[in-house]
Amino acid sequence: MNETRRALLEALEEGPISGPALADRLGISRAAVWKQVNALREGGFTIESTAEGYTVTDVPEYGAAAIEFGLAVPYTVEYHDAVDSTNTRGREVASEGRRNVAVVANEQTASRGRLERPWTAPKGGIWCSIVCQPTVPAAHVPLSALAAGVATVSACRAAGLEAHLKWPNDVLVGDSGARGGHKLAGILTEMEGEQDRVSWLIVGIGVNANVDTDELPEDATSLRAELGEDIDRRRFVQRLLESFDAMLEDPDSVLDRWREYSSTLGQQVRLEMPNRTIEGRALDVQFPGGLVVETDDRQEVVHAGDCEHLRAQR
Ligand code: BT5
Repeated sequence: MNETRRALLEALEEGPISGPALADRLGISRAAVWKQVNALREGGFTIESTAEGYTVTDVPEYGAAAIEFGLAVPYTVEYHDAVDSTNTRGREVASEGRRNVAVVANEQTASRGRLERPWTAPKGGIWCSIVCQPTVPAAHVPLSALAAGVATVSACRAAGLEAHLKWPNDVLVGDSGARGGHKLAGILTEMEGEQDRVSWLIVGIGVNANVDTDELPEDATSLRAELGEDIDRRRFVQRLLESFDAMLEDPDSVLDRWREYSSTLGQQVRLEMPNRTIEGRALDVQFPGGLVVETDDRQEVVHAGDCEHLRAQR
């Protein structure tokens, strides 16, 4: 069903197309085409029937079909007005064997950050979990997580906001506040797989988009607050998916782009790991995603932990 809708939207994107041509292309009856076109109309699309065929003249603001229309990568979108957590729903989608699905919600009622921390996800945000299966060994997955951070910053910048990345994947704005900036977005990746093969990867991306800051934790910010107006969430999600997908195809590009967007490199940092804490200077990020830190007596690579930017030493 969703695959047919995706194929229909792709055909409509190319311009006017007649009912019989659509039936042919999609391998369904003309009656089924009619039904699908009407379903899109009911979903908010304006589709005119002209002499040359069906023509889309207006697209709804947000939703599954709206995001799929004009999307340059082959993801299907599952949209919810409200869901507990798009990552939790993503796990169900993955266990049904589906891949290349983006679960998107307007609101989440029980969303999570890393280490089961609560994540606030009011209406108007961009809450999106990408269910995919990159053809890499499990150990390389941190690179895909960094790619999600890069894709998020890149979409924020396209929307007009100079966000930056704090290792590993906090998307921040400005450099004040305890976190080294106000948190605009966060990323939670979950995966299942064998050593040599990922069975599924879920990249959960949460962006405070068209949200007031009084609905968010202290120290957080939103695109609405920073830009003074609402953004086009449909276009944002499309850019996010397109740029994430491009980096899965070209993993060599990820680290350089991460370095370009990072505010962590060169900083004095404190890294909290499950069993210890270190302080030092962040020198670089290295494949598949570790932070190279120079402490008083040595250099080490940290693979997971919470990072705090300390006041720059002069
Ligand atoms: C993260 O965790 O930053 C990952 C957040 C991932 C959320 C997405 S939304 C779509 C998908 N579905 C889910 O259920 N999750 C993902 P972490 O680095 O652990 O940061 C969590 C901390 O950020 C919390 O302890 C709060 O201090 C803070 N926080 C909570 N909600 C926030 C928000 N909306 N904006 C900014 N900071 C927030």
